Amino acid sequence: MRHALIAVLGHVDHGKTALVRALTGTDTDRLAEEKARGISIVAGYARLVTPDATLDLVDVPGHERFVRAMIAGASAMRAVLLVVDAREGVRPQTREHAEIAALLGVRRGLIAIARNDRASEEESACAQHQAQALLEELSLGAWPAVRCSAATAEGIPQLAQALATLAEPAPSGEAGRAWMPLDRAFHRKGAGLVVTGALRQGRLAPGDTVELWPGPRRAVIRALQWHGAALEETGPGRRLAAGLRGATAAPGDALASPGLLAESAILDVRVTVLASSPRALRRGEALRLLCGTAETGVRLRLLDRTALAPGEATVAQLLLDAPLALPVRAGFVLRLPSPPRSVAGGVVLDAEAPRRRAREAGLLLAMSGLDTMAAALHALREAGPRGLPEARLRRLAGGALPEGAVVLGGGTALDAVLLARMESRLLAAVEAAMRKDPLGPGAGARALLREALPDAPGEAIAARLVARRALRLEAGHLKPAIATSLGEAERALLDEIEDVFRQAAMAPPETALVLRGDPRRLAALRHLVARRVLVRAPDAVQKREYLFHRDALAQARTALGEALAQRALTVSDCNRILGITRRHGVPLLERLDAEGFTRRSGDLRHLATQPAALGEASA
Ligand SMILES: Nc1nc2c(ncn2[C@@H]2O[C@H](COP(=O)(O)OP(=O)(O)OP(=O)(O)O)[C@@H](O)[C@H]2O)c(=O)[nH]1
Ligand SMILES: [Mg+2]
Repeated sequence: MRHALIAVLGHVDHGKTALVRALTGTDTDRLAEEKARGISIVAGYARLVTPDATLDLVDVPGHERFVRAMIAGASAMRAVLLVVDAREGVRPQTREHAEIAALLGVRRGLIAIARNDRASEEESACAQHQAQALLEELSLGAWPAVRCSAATAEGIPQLAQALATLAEPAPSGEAGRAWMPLDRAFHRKGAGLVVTGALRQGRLAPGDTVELWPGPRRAVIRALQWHGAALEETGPGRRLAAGLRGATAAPGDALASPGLLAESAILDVRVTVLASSPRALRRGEALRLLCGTAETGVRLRLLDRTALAPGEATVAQLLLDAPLALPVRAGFVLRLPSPPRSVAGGVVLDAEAPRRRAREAGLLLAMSGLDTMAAALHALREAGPRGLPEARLRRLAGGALPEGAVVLGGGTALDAVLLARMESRLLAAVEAAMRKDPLGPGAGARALLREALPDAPGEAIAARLVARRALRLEAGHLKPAIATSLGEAERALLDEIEDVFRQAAMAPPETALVLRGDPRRLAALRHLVARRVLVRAPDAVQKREYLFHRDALAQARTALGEALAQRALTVSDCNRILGITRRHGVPLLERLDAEGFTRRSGDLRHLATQPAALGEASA
């Protein structure tokens, strides 16, 4: 079934309420005060069911004192029924209401030339002409006009038919997150808390968990009704009553799917000043913001100019007197505080904006030209290597994660292209550190990440590469990945190289001679070092190192252990015992010192477990 939420707009006393009653049988002026004064004060709701459409009609008050109530009621509208008295023609609130519809982005509608029984043919024609000229001036397009009278029922069936053509098919595709600004909240005996409002976006069903803002406070939807009829599930554009479990609520609050909203006192917006505004809006000017059913004082923070003239549009920030929770792309109206008057409006680009510098106007202009998803991705790119928290990015995108964003382990979202670039940079940095010290333990993760990926969530990026086996993280060191399963050729090479060092025992060859500049041999050597088959033994003075097979070191420990148990030994003593030269003896002993097997004291080596003799100066 096609559906639309249609706002019935127009100047006071032009016959809106009477038309809604003639169309639907519902009297939307229900308050005693409305009946006594003969004018509408709050928005009233009626349903119109035609053979191929269901319609929500929102009958708003036309009196200039109730424009705020008009905005709260009508801002959910998808289309407009603009009611113009056949005799009076376009009057100030006819224009203000049409302007508000234009500011909120509504483009579809109908004109009702109402109370036609009181007017002459010329008067009706003149009223119709004025209404059409107004729509053209506001770029709202050419809407059909129906002459009608609630008193004689002239034109009422035609009006109902024409209204049905404004209904749209239910939006297909993914559910989307719900946003429903509340206009009423009350307790009904046996039903508990009931809230009403128009569902602006997303879908709702009984059983859904929702958030209430300010808050968030959690609640569960117990039941949903549309004009008294229970609903199993519903999409946007319907005026609903929702029974809630587990919360309290007040008019002006918002009901939303979890994760859609966050409270903020700074909004990025695209704002347009009405051509009919009496003056330009100045930078820093205090205004009233109406969005959904909420209202607050704001300051207009123009970024790229000092004043915004009537008819002009730009991007800006709104600094709110009190934080509000709003979804991205929500429409809003700005009013002068006194004399009260609607002067501007637009859409929210970012509902939790940081305080922006003037030069960031470009970013906002770019975002305002893109759809929600693309704008969110744009903002993510602008955030650079720092990225954005996933939840924030989702809110910016209206709930879903934009394609082209990647969420890291810590919950930070990054632009996929930037992430790939940073991963390459990190891999290159690890390789470079390894080249500097091919057989070393790798690069200290902390320092390397700080240097290679400043500002970025480096640990999460490294963890992603480790999980993909593109990197290894061992004892706080990052190393290039190695093949986990070795092929026949690699295994043979490993055996060959290990053999060289085992045979050489305590007089191993220079590493470079074994490597022969062959990257395969380097990989094999790394593998043997990583597995501690070969052990690195540096010579601090000569600034070189040798690799010893672990068996050779074990032999050395045995041979020296026996001698050292008798007395302390010089390097020469040790060399003689082991049958090697100083070239190998120095690094070998330094290694044994490092292992805690021997302890150096001046020129002498002791068994580390044996206390140094008294009076001996330590070097
Ligand atoms: N003759 C005649 N009178 C009408 C017709 N429709 C409404 N009226 C009268 O015009 C007056 C205003 O009608 P409403 O329907 O209350 O006007 P409204 O636009 O809802 O007014 P607000 O809600 O206060 O802005 C009432 O006294 C109605 O009885 C009509 O078709 N013909
Ligand atoms: Mg009325």
